[in-house]
Amino acid sequence: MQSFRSQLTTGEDVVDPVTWAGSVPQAHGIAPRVRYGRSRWFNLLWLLPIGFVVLIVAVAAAKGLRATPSVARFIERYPGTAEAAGSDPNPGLPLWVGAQHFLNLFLMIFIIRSGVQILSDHPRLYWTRHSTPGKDWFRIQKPVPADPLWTAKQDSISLPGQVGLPGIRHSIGLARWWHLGIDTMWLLNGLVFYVLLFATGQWRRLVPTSWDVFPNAGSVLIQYLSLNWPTETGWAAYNGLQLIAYFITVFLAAPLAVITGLGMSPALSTRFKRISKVLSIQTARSLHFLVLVWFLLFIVIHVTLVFTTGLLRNLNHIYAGRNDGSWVGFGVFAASMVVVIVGWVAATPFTLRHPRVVQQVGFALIGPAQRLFEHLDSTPGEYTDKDISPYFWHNGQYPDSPEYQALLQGNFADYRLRINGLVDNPVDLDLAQLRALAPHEQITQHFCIQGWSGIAKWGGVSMQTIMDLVTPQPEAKWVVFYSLGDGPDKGIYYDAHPIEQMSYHLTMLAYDMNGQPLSFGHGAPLRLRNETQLGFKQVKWIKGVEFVAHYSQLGGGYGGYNQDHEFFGYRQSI
Ligand SMILES: Nc1nc2c(c(=O)[nH]1)N[C@H]1C(S)=C(S)[C@@H](COP(=O)(O)O)O[C@H]1N2
Ligand SMILES: [Mo]
Repeated sequence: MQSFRSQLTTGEDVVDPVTWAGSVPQAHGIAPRVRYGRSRWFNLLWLLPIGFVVLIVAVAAAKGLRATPSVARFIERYPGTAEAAGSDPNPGLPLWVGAQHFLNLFLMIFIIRSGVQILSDHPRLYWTRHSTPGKDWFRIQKPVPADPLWTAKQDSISLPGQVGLPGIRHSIGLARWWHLGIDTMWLLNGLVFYVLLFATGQWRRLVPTSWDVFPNAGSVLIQYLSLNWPTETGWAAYNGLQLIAYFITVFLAAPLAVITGLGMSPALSTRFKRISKVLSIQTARSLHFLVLVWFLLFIVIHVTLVFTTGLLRNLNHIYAGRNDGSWVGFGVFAASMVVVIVGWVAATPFTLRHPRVVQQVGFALIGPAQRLFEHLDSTPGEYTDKDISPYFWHNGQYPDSPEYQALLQGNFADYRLRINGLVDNPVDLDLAQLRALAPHEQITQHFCIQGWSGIAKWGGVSMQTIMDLVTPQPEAKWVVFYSLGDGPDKGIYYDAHPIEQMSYHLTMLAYDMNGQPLSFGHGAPLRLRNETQLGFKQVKWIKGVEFVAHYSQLGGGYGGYNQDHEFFGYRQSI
């Protein structure tokens, strides 16, 4: 094994966009498109002129409507804000609401930017758990080329550095630390908000308690559109339209963001198959995106109305806890915007200069949750033959060494799997010997970190059988899989797994896929399956398995090739 270890490389501690991810050139996406019918695509940029025309027509219609006596009577009956709420003896917003509002907006900037970055790593959305090219309903990338070995990495796109976080192509490892790490703070802030809301009675401002909210919302909509706006009542109570928008955002969109986010986790999806049958990773990912669309629309409309319906008074409400026309709230707002702008502008350059800090802080924040999910045995996660995906993406760096070429040419007759390290009985196995061991078959779902998924039938040997053969010593805590192939930055691809996951029912070495010997692209002659983890941990083209006390002595010491070179985490159960 010493020879395998010496073929590992350490990885860099700064990101050079030129040499990043094997010097992958930056590639730009296309304007968002939505599919209609079998293969026709609608360019969403058309929504800009269409929306503009619709708005003009709506304004004209609202003006016309207001002139009719029945609509005038309706608006008089439903002025916009429910009477009962307006009679609050203690109107106004407490200062904690302002503080949490600021924290929320500050954190959401990083969540949204890194979320869009994650989308760009597989810039397509689907409604089934398969990720079949041409069956996507949304894409910001050209159609998938015909090349049968086209990889998901080749399909990824770059973003401008101040839009995406960190912008450069295939930077999902870093984007995920931002996204999941900041999520923990955002959730904590949200949890405190919920508790205070219900403990102080402030919830009454956000939860509609009468059906009148709907006619009131309709009335406000007509009033806004007719450009003759309702009286502002925000200090005492929100109008119907605000109430509905805020209620959806706080009580529906935010929880849905969490649920759909967790719906993409391999460990949870595989463990809780009843739920993931409906909320499959792709449905979850599509809904997660629609939640983002809601938040973006909300932000645009909310900020526009704050600015146009009495800016100083509105800013005093949320930033200064007062109801007057002074400049105090504006001053606090302006100071807070300095923090926001500095954070926004610094995030990408900081990430490229200090990626290990992002990796470690992110791990400190979300690692405990990942550890929790990692211990879920995934026994229920099996599918049937009819679930097998018609298309299974390829990914990663194909092996091109003379060593591998010779093995492939010889139909792997000279192939030997070397298993040793902290074991009583190290072995070298050829393919015939591997096939002579107790066979194991499973139909399971693969979750690539980039976002695509696919179901396949894997045939091979369960890792438990291998462990029975070699007998790991008590000091062995991690199992390292070495590949015949290099990673994109040279040095062989490898990954370390905790030993307890090796005895899970669905952890195996596969030599067959869908009833055929494993193809070159999918890892011939042997690959790993550990169904509680994301795809990058499923090492392909395996040449060696080593049982070790800890992975810190190997390569860069972070637990795998992508961890060393692309700042992933070894623990990727979400
Ligand atoms: N040796 C090696 N194994 C690898 C990779 C790689 O680049 N090299 N890529 C990983 C990634 S990111 C994924 S998603 C899966 C893809 O497996 P597939 O090509 O069979 O879909 O293999 C994993 N195993
Ligand atoms: Mo992947």
